[in-house]
Amino acid sequence: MIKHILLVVFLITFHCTLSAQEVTTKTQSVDLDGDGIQDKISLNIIYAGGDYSSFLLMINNKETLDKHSYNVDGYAIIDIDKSDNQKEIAVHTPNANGPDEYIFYRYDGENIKRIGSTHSFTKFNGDGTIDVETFKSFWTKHDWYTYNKDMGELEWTSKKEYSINEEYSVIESFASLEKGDKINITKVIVSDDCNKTGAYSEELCDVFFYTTEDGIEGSATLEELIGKVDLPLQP
Ligand SMILES: [Ca+2]
Repeated sequence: MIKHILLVVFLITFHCTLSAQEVTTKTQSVDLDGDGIQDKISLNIIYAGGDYSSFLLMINNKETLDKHSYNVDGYAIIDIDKSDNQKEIAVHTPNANGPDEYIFYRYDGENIKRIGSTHSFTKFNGDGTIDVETFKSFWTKHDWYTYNKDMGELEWTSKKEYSINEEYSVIESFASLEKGDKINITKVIVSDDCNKTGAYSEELCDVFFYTTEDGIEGSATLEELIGKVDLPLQP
């Protein structure tokens, strides 16, 4: 009996704690689904499990409970495709350990649907695409998502090859290259994680293509280039 009373007291206390530590961000009225009627939007950021990564997104009388990977600091109304009459909601975390992250939702007048998320620096183009930039060992990977109207989801455009076009100096002879030679790294073909260990481990098997000053073409993996070329490696 005492156990049960203690449990009830604990649950009430727990519930009050939760309520006290919900942070409501600004409430806005925007027509999300293009029916000419304003939709009331609000976001409650919830303290649970030691952080503020959980949240409750409310639109009119509908709500969805979700979780980000880091503390949530708010949301924005965005327009993924200006040619349709729909607007979307992007719930944001600044992610202290890396680039900002967003989770996207669409409201059709009836339901809230999660349509995707981005985990990189994000730019909304307004033409149905979202650009994302990911900082790699020494270069920036540029990708994009496209909103698929039939699926109602943001689709990742899968790529393996990226152009770079940057000049670097050889700091230690390798292959047919001498110290002091200049090479232009023209592109990279990204490999799957090849189970290397150490710094940049997931990228060590990526293959970089280069051209020398004499017009000779060559290629080398990141592992082969590190220590041989003055790559501006990001810490
Ligand atoms: Ca509306």
